[in-house]
Amino acid sequence: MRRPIVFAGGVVTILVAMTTPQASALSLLSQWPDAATWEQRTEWPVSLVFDATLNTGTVDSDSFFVAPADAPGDKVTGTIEFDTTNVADDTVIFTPSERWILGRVYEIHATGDIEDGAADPFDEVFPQGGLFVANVPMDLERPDYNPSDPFGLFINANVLPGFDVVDPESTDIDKPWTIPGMGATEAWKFTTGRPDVVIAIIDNGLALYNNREVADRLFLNQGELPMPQDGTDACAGYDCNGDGRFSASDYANDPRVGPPPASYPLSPGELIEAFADGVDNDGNGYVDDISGWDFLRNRPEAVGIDEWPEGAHGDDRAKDACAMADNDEGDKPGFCPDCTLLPIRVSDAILASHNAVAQGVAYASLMGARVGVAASGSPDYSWENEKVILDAYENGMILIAASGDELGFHHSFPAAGETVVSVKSIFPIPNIELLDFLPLNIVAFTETYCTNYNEHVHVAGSSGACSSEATANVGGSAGLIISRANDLGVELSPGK
Ligand SMILES: [Ca+2]
Ligand SMILES: [Ca+2]
Ligand SMILES: [Ca+2]
Ligand SMILES: [Ca+2]
Repeated sequence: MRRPIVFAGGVVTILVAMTTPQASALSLLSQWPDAATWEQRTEWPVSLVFDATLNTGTVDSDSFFVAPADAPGDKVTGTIEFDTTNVADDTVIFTPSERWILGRVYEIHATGDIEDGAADPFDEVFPQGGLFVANVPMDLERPDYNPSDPFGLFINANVLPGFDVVDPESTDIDKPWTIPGMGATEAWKFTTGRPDVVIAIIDNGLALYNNREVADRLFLNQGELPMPQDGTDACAGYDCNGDGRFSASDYANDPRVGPPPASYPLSPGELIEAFADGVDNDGNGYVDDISGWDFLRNRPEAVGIDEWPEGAHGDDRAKDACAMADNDEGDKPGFCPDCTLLPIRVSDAILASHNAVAQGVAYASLMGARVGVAASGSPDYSWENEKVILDAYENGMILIAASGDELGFHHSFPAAGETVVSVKSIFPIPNIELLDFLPLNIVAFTETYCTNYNEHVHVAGSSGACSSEATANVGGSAGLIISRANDLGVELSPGK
C-alpha cells in the first residue's frame, strides 16, 4: 500500500485506498506508470496488473479509458491488449493511439463490468491511484535502460541530470536536499510553459526563422500585423487555429502570406515578407518589428549569419530554452518547450557591446518579456546601460546572463550587473574508464573546462559544455517557474 503522495506546494493530493473495498475477488496489484513513476515517455503504454485471473470475455476496448485529470471528457483512444496468462497476475495493457501530451496529468478509469475467472465483478476504483504524468518527450534522445534499475540510467542530455537516485520522486519540501536538482522532467509534471511567458534571446540571432524547433514558438507583435485570414474570411481572433497561442501557424490559410521554403514550417520570416509596410504601426519606435529586432543592423530581422565560424549562437540558445517537445525533431526539447521566444540580435559573435545588449534588454522589456537570456559577454561597461537593465528588472523582467568561458575570475557584463542572474556551467562527471562500473555521470556534477568564477555567480546551471548553454537552460527554467506561478495566480517579481 502506498503512502499518500503530496506534490510540492500541496498542489495535488492523491489519497489512495480511500474507497471501501467492494466484495470482489479481483483487485489491482499494480499499475504502471503511477503517480510515483518518475519517468514516463509520451509514447509508452500503461499497464494494469490484476491479482487474479481475468475473464477475458469481459475485457474489451470499453473496459478502460484514459483522460487528462482536468478534462475527463477528452478521452484518449487506444487499444487494449489482454495479456492472457491465466495465472494470478493477469495484465491489461492500454496503448494510446496518439502520444500522451507532454506534461499532462492523466487518469485511468475502469468503466466496464470486468469479471475475474470465477465471474465475480471487479468494481473498485483503482486502489493504487490512477494518476500519471507523461513527462519525457519522444524527441529526447536517450538509450534504452531498465526503469527498475537505478544504475541502468545513462544521461546523455542536459534535461534530466540532478535527480536523487535514492529517492528520485521526492517532493518533500521539508527535506529540500532530497528534491531532485535541475531535472526538467520533474518540472514538466506541473507545466511545460505558457505562450504568455516570453523569453527574449538577446544574442547574435537565429540561424533561420523556419527552423521547425522554434518557428511556431517565435513571438509575434500583434500591433504590426493584420488579423489572420482563413481564405478570404478574417479569423475571429489572432489565434486563428485556436491552439491557445498567437504564432506563425495562425496565418497558414492566409492567401496574403507566401509559402515557406519547401519542407519548412511557416515562420515570422514569411509574415515580415508579407506585412512589413514601412510603418511603425504600433508606435513603439521600431518600424515593422513583427518578430524581434536586430540592433546590430537596426532592422526587423533578428537573423544571424549561420556560416560564420561562431555560427548562429543565438539559434542554439533559443533551442536550449524553448525548442518544441514531441515534434519528431531535434535530440532534446528546450527547458520551457511551450514558452514563447523573442529573438533579439545584438552582435555578430559571442562578444557584444554593453550598449547593444542594453538596447536589446530595453526592447525585450518593452515587448513584455519576463525573461532575458544574454549568453554573450561584454568587455565594456557603462552606468547608463546598467540603469537600462535595472529598469527592465523593475519592470518585471529577469535577465539571465553568462559568467563567461575563460576559466577566469574577471567580471563579464551584463552578468556582473547588480540585478542580473549570473550563470556558470557544470556538467555530469564523465565516467572514468578504470571505474566504469561506477555510474558517476548520474550522481555528481563537475566543473567544466571553460566557465568563469567571478564573484557574482548565482546559479551553476547544467549543460553539455560552457556557460552559454547553461545560461539558456536556466532561462528556460525561469520560464517554467514563471509559467507555474501564472497558473497559480502568483505574482512573481524578478527579485522573488
Ligand atoms: Ca494559434
Ligand atoms: Ca513597431
Ligand atoms: Ca508596420
Ligand atoms: Ca523537438
